[in-house]
Amino acid sequence: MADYQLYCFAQSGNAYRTALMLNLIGAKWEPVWYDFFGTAPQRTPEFRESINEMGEAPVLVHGEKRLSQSGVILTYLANHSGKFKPQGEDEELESLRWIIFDNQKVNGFLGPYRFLKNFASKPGDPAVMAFLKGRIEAALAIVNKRLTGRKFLVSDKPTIADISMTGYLFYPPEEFGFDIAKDCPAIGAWLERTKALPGWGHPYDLMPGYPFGTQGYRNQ
Ligand SMILES: N[C@@H](CCC(=O)N[C@@H](CS)C(=O)NCC(=O)O)C(=O)O
Repeated sequence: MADYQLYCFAQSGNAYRTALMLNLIGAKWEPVWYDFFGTAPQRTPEFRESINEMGEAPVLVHGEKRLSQSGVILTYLANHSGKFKPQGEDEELESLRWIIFDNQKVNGFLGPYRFLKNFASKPGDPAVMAFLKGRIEAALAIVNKRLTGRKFLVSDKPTIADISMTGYLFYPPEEFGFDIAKDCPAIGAWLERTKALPGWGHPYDLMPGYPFGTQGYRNQ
């Protein structure tokens, strides 16, 4: 029996952060897939009543506890495992600063951009896509500068801020139409360091839903 259940689906970078954390800390966890793009249970009153009033993935269930918002889930798992936990007040605040910036401006714009490009019933309006692309480039440039000459975002060790920032960054470049690792070399090198952590897995290998429209995994 798994200790943790994670409501997630393969295409969700927001859920990926938490699936990756569970794997990296060596937790016993199982995914609970739902058909986000098809029957869309997240829009129903039942889902909002009993799973997440915000209608979002990820949701982590740990015994009686049910948590949403990936930043909250990462904090909870770091506190419980003692792993990837920022050390001391300064690191905690710095980590939170990058998690909020990531949620709002990095993966917060990459997620909708990739959704409109790949999964929406109608392709995104070109003006909207151009706006999002501009915001993404500006946010990625800030992260790239931060990582230039540094191993990880907050200290010389990886923390939950790094795990949060991976959100959509390991998905295939074709899904964006640009290659973040190539365009932003410091991000590319940091992604390689993150990939080398024991327990790392690709989103399409950790969460069900690949290929799109199935409940499969990429390498199983
Ligand atoms: N800030 C949230 C974002 C969660 C989020 O937007 N999840 C998407 C899936 S990738 C979702 O469920 N969206 C449903 C909606 O916006 O209605 C987090 O980090 O957990």
